[in-house]
Amino acid sequence: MNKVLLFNPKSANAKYRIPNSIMNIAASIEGMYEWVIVDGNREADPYAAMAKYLATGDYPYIGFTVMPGPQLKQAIPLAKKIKANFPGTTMIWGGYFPSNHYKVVIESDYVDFAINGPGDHAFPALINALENHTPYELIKNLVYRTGDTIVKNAKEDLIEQDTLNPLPYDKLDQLYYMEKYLGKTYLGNRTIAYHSSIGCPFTCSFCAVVPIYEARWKAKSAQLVYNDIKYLKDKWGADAIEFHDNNFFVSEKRTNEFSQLIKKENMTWWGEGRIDTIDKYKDESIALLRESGCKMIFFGAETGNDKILKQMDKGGTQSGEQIARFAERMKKFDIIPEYSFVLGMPAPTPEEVMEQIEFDINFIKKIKSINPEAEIIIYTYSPVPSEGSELYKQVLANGFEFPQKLEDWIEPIWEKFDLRKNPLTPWLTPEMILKIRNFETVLNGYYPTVSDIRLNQVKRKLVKFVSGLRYNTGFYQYPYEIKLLHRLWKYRQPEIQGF
Ligand code: B12
Ligand code: SF4
Repeated sequence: MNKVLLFNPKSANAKYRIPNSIMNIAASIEGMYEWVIVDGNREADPYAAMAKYLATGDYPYIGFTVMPGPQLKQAIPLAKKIKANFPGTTMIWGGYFPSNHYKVVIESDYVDFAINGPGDHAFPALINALENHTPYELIKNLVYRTGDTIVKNAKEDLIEQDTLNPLPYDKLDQLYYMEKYLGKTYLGNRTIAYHSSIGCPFTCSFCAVVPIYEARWKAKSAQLVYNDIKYLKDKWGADAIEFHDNNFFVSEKRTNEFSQLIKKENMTWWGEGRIDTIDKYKDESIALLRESGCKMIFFGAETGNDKILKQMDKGGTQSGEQIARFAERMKKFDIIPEYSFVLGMPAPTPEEVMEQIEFDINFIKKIKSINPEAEIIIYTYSPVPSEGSELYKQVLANGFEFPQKLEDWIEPIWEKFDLRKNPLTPWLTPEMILKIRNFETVLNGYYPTVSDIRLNQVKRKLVKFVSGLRYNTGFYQYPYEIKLLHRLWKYRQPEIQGF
């Protein structure tokens, strides 16, 4: 029977994580088709690894998981090369990039199908259809081309997550040794990457999750999550967990159940949530979170400016006042709030854009004065194609355009866009970008992230000392001395390298 080759392009230089996206796809065909994973993170020459399988003639189907940025950078040339050298191969892309940019992906002449959103049902359905020469035109979440037309099929309802096949950890272990996926992090010596829910119930207009999940969220039960984690702990000695869910904490009930279960395992954990959601949690629930090992939570604070929170369609009840008050509340429970900010939103005049940036720089300093332990992540607003949203309309009206050809995405300027450092939005002048980046450098100097475990106390003190005058006087220009120290010590930026 025909087999399936699955590829996880390189996404990190070190501290590899369990490749959950491609593992979910492997699980979706487990017991139906034989499969192998090639992990670009773990191969010196991933093309050679794939070519070895393809040359056998047993693997007519190849699935790539692709997120923007470095994964895309490896995915494009390798997909092209595979199509050129093995033209009979059917190439299927899934993940955040092809879901949000399906048109440019399908218009390339080397990707045959894209899956828009979850592939757990769509992928096996497509392989079955191709194997049996039956129609694939009705498969939900599928995008394909007929002649010059790109067809985007209807979205599937979100799948009950407890009904999915378990992830094939043992098989991954045979291919690449699981131990190597359980890295040393700020949380522990063997850290699991786990995804316990999909989607998000909110519709923030800057967020890539929204066009795919359309305000829907489905979670695995606390018991199932616990069982998986216990398995990874017992079999491979895992001692910490990073939850990669977009919004782990949607249900206080599920969080409490999970906290109760994991408490006895003496593990440390981290997840992503919303300030206004957790601010509604009872004190007992937050205390239980900490007791169960939750050490730090990532929150999309975005901005302290209520007008912009509205423009971002942040939803819920989040406000600048609440963001500040909540930083204080977390202190009481000894949980580090990791606040992410999105600077550089459009405004009618350049002066207003600059004012907004300056407002948030001061707001971030206010948060730090309330809770110096709070971690700060600064992104620059990079548009996502959320068709129909007011913000996206504004972005297009301002003259912003995505690349028209798939290859253009690997141009260095678009790579920077993906990393949300220099987003190419017409309203942001180089001066504004520099202001944001310089402030970020000084902030990271004065308050180095706790997640950089190689930065010892001496280095921390030194860089804090060097940055002190700048931080306290607001003179952020030309922070070359801090940059030099960061480069020398390979300072870690969690927003790029993982949290
Ligand atoms: C883990 C992670 C990383 C890891 C790498 C993971 C890895 N594979 O090694 C690290 C930390 C390195 C990383 C980095 C970046 N990431 Co990242 N990352 C994630 C995260 C948190 C989880 C991904 C995951 O495992 N999901 C679990 C699986 C089960 O879900 P899934 O990927 O959606 O897969 C389903 C479908 O998409 C589909 N599918 C996926 N792959 C395939 C393949 C095939 C063949 C098929 C058919 C279907 C299919 O089916 C799956 C099952 O239903 C997501 C957010 C999220 N919660 O998903 C962001 C996310 C994907 N990252 C994102 C970004 C932008 C980045 C960066 C490029 C930039 C940044 N500053 O964050 C950096 C790049 C730096 C780098 N070095 O690569 C964005 C993408 C936004 C966008 N515009 O599309 C996301 C969505 C975060 C966000 N909310 O903004 N990331
Ligand atoms: S709450 Fe977070 S994950 Fe959900 S839509 Fe907003 S930014 Fe995206």
